[in-house]
Amino acid sequence: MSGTVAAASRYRNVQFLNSVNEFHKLPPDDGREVAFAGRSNAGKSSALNVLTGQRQLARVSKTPGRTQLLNFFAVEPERYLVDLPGYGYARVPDAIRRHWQALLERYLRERAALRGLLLLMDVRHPLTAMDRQLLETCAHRQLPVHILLTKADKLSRGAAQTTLRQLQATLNADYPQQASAQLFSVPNGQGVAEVHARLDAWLGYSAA
Ligand SMILES: Nc1nc2c(ncn2[C@@H]2O[C@H](COP(=O)(O)OP(=O)(O)O)[C@@H](O)[C@H]2O)c(=O)[nH]1
Ligand SMILES: [Mg+2]
Repeated sequence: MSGTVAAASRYRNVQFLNSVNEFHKLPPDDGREVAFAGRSNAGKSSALNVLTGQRQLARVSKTPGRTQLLNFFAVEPERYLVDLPGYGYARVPDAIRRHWQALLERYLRERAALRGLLLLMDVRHPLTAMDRQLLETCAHRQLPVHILLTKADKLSRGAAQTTLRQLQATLNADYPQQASAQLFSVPNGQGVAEVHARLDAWLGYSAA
């Protein structure tokens, strides 16, 4: 079985585990996990769907209230995908926003199981101030970040490539060795195999 096929079937078996809104309620910190982050509407739920071949998962993370939690999905015991709260969502009361920003920050800084962050950005609006802040937080512990420029189908092939190259130049200058990027599109299935390979490496299913 080729690596691509093995990865696709591995992620098809992903199951929702639980939602967490307090640091001490996180699963034991002794496995491996990859977190998904991005501003709301960047395409996080859609990406989780297509990467796992399941509609069910996105529905779980869209359940009202759960969008502000850390949602854990198990590839198998102690191998997790973690859907982080989408930022930039205006209609959240300040106290709640402060609570999950603190939780998110602490999770990114302290979670040992966290091996990499997938950061989703709409290809038409890359690198917002919040995206940069997240990159800085990850840089503090040299946590690898892989950026998905989502909705690549919304631009011409040439324009999407230009955006990717510009982003890669910025990353090479500001976060050398730490951050990488690719194009991604749900309707085209563009970039899915590349993300599977990245997840495999971070979760320990293949040589990094
Ligand atoms: N054209 C296009 N639309 C997308 C793509 N990914 C997500 N969307 C749309 O963008 C909107 C937000 O997506 P969603 O996954 O809910 O974003 P989330 O808030 O980050 O979870 C929805 O209307 C999706 O259908 C994509 O690759 N291409
Ligand atoms: Mg979502």
